[in-house]
Amino acid sequence: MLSRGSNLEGESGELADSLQRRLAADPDRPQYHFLPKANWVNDPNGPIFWKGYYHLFYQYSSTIEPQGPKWWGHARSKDMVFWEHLPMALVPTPGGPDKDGCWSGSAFINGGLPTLIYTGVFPQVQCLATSDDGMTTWKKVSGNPVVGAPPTGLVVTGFRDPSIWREGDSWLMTVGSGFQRQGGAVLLYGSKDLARWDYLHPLCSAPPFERRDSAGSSPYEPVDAGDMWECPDFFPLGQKHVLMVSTQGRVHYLIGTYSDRKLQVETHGLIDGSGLHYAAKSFKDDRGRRILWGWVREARSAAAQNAAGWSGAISLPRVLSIEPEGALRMDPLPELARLHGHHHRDADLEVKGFIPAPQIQGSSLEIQLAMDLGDAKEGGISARRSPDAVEETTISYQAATHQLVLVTTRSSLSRDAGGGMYQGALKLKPGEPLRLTVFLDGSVVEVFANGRTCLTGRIYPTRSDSLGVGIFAKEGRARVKSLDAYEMKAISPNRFTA
Ligand code: DQQ
Repeated sequence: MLSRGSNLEGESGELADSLQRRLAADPDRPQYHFLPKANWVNDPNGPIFWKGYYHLFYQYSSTIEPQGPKWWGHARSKDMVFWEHLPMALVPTPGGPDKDGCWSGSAFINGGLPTLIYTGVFPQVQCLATSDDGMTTWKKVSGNPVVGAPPTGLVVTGFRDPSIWREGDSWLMTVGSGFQRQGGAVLLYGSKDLARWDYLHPLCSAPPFERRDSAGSSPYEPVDAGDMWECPDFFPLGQKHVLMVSTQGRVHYLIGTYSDRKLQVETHGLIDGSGLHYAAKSFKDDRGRRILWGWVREARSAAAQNAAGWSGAISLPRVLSIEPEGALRMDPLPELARLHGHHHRDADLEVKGFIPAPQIQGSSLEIQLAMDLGDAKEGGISARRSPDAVEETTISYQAATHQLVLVTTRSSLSRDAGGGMYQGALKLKPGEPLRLTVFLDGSVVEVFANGRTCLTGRIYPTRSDSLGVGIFAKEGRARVKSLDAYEMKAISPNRFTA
């Protein structure tokens, strides 16, 4: 059943012609990030590889404001770059434990049978669904909810977003939770048959992360107090184990040793410094790589999202590994190079002040910069710049503070667009050049710096000529070792031509 104000004419996803025309003409709408055909997307759910296809599910709502109950959208791909939409996987069942929404969760294969585990609301309970037709349609199991309440005696801040794996002859499941004014927690359950679950203990719990204000987060969404850990994701990586949790508008990673079914945390950091990349979810692909997806949130008013007819995007896939020093490494999926079109290269340039790169223009680009900072205090890229620079987005490294900085405060003249100065710690080693990979895709900016620091931004330039690119160095001279820019192809079929 569709909510009032829905933009879809049916679960098959037919869109009204007028909406298709609006989406086709929208310069803010990404062209190579995965999106539903229209309307609202938030968390990526249940990424999995099965029988030759990568499947991606996602939190979907057919309305934007007020947010309707959540469904699970579904798409598949041969390469994690080009996608094919499939029918909605999960829709709330009237009168059922998920009557008010099918919230985040995971996908797994149980003895050959594709299975989803997710949170039904309200109250928050854990449910299962299976597919016996090759992941085309999904049936909820009759025993739902399989976990109907938090552990007896625990007063928790939430109880949602199950994640599951096999250990010996048991299934183990984490559920995101926490304790008021104490901090988040990930609750660990065990089961032999998926039907009966026993609560074991917290896999990991912690005092609240250092309190952050909401400056780096979307100005249009509240940031919680950090006492609820959403979307836990737990997996082995190299010789260590990694737990990701989403809280206070950010995704934190905790790396440590897993023993006695508990995580002893040894180091931690942020998946993305901006607060606009949230609810990250990963999976192990068919080549053994650990791939991470996230929800790219909006930084514009609800009215602007409503007027656009769509909200949110799924991030580009990131390949995770562990650096020799123990921090998490994140690189864009190499297959994204399939989107490369026209290529322009510059090399060996001295930079003092601002240098335009007139051959590089556009809103759908991948830009790779390798730069020696020299004695410059700051150096980086200016993008989506209007000829008179009234609109401009900058990505730079500040040598004194060891910060990667993404500034979107001047990206748009529109009052509906929220901007920010987003920062991520990045300490360059002696002699190490700054290596930036910047993906520009309509209103989405994703920045990877030296594999160690990522920043995601949203920009909504108003001027059709805000397409310029340049390089800058402040208070000193820097050297561009190489500057490569690629025009990026659009991914169909969720693109519309006007
Ligand atoms: N979004 C889901 C919840 C999750 C939150 C609901 C994180 O399951 O905790 O759409 O963004």
